Amino acid sequence: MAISDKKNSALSTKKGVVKPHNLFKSSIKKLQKNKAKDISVNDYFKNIVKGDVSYLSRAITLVESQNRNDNKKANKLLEACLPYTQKSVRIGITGVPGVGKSTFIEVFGKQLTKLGKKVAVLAIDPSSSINKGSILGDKTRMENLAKDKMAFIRPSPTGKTLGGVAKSTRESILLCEAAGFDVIIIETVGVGQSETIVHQMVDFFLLLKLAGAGDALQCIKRGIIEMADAIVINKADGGNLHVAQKAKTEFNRALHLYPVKESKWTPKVLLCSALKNEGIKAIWQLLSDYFKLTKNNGYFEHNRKNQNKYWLQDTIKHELLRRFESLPNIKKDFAQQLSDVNHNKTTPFLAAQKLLKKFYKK
Ligand SMILES: Nc1nc2c(ncn2[C@@H]2O[C@H](COP(=O)(O)OP(=O)(O)OP(=O)(O)O)[C@@H](O)[C@H]2O)c(=O)[nH]1
Ligand SMILES: [Mg+2]
Repeated sequence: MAISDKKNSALSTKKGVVKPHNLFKSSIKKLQKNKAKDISVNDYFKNIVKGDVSYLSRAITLVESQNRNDNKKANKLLEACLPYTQKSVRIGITGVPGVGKSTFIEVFGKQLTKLGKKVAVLAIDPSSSINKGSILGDKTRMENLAKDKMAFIRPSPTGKTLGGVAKSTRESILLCEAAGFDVIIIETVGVGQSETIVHQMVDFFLLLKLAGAGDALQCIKRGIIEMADAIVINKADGGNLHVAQKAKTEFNRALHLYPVKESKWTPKVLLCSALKNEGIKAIWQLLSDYFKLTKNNGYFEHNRKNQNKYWLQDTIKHELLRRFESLPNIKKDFAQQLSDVNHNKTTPFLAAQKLLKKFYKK
């Protein structure tokens, strides 16, 4: 594991900075000498497809950048990398703070690297744009995985809107795939719309839950059960095992209330103890079953195409609205129509129609 960018690296743990793997030491030195702006697209590309994580890390910084020149460079790099992408499986993992996401990803990731798989962990943390924190930053409990040369851990970008984070995470997934990562894990704490966003960029969506502790079924966010391909009840150990088993029955009952998924997959409920490394193998087995089913029945491919369409439309929608709202002849009317809606003088639909009519007359 080698990342030279200390600020963006989950390798700066409480115990100090983890030593990078020897294989990449020389490229780190080179990178430290050359500022990111001096690295050519070709250099990024050549080293990423070789699997050099120091270049991968810098390239992710590039896709996260809001600088126009960086954007141009990032786009060229992404285009070059595209033929090398699509070979991974993408897994979304969500759960409330303290449920054990980091502990789980650490043992789950280690299990996968032992199987010879290269694992990348990326994060979407909407709270980081508010408090400039990072779910994979100082709170990381993934020291062992971070030291593993088969793994790459990237903290959530800070100071960006959720839309911006979604774009850069989608692009980071592609870069990780080009670098040869077999499994890409996207972690989120599930604040605001972040679960929906993660769900739209992964092949499998895993919900981590706790039994008891006020995190019962009724506290679950609406819609999240529908998104989940598996619900894993963590901390099923010690005195908590019994309540965890009860919760499993409760969740299983709840899952039966939902219609059959388009994937034809029946979501499952499993128990695990990330702390004791129990039940983790069964979770990977479950995921493997899912990938086998959906690759055979065509859903895997179909879902990725749908996701591409979603992101294409979503990007256009946001950009069109942003431009529309900033048009000089619309700006004033927009404010007026919004005020009329708020004063109950018109409805949002009528107001939108009026504004659009004005736009098309122009
Ligand atoms: N008993 C028990 N404790 C666990 C288990 N998994 C995690 N913990 C503990 O729960 C606490 C929170 O774990 P984290 O892995 O940091 O949880 P998280 O979901 O990443 O939390 P945030 O990063 O704050 O969102 C830690 O003290 C862990 O040691 C488990 O399986 N059993
Ligand atoms: Mg965590």
